[in-house]
Amino acid sequence: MRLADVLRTAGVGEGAGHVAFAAPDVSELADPAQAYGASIALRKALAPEVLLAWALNGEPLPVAHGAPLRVVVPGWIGARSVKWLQRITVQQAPSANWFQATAYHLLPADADPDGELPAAALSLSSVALNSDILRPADGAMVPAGPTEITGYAFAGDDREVARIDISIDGGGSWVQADLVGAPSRWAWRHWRAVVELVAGPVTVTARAWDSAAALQPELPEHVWNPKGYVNNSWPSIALTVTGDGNAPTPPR
Ligand SMILES: Nc1nc2c(c(=O)[nH]1)N[C@H]1C(S)=C(S)[C@@H](COP(=O)(O)O)O[C@H]1N2
Ligand SMILES: [Mo]
Repeated sequence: MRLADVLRTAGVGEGAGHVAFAAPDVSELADPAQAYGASIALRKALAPEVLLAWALNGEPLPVAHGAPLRVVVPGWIGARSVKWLQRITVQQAPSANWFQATAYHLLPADADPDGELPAAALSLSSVALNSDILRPADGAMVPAGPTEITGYAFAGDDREVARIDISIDGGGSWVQADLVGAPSRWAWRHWRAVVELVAGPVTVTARAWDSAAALQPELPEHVWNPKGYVNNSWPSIALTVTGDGNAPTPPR
């Protein structure tokens, strides 16, 4: 069911800003050790996609995935989809739970990951645009000729994957991949492209654009941060392309 229906039935008041979720599982990784918890902005909590779930594909929700009841917050990082839900609190401020207040923050590059949380730390919520190449595998040997490249992309929050570019010359030129199937909100978007490969080493690079015309950052150096969050830089694979297109095809 929708979390929004529960909140409206309970009579969510003006002035509330956040909805906090409490769970029973205690983590020794937290400082101090404490039960898991998180919160989301009330605006998101009232959105129709945010669910309280007790089933998955028509089957009872497995305990490992949060039975008897969990939150599902599509488009946001998994950490906010609290499992084994015990309590929902509508409140002014974000949850003070360690997993909300301290963990899951993107720090400036020069910050100490074990020190006091700097003011410039960003609390992770919406997922950033990302993509990856699924096939061929990185390091594969493929025969020269037309070669299918497949992958997926994900645009966080309520954005959509709008375009995928593929380069086989290190970003000097790009062709557009086909987006496969119908778009489905909150889901991965699969894509495919056929590129003509000639013998030799080839690097295949992909990059995704979203419906706000935002592009993935090019290099991991551009997004480096001490906790290693949100590395959504362009994926690439190195291929060894063998023979010419008329030669017998070696097994893949
Ligand atoms: N109670 C509780 N909920 C939790 C967690 C947890 O440790 N305890 N981990 C969170 C994180 S970080 C993720 S990525 C997702 C994973 O959900 P899944 O196990 O269904 O894939 O659950 C979230 N909800
Ligand atoms: Mo996670």
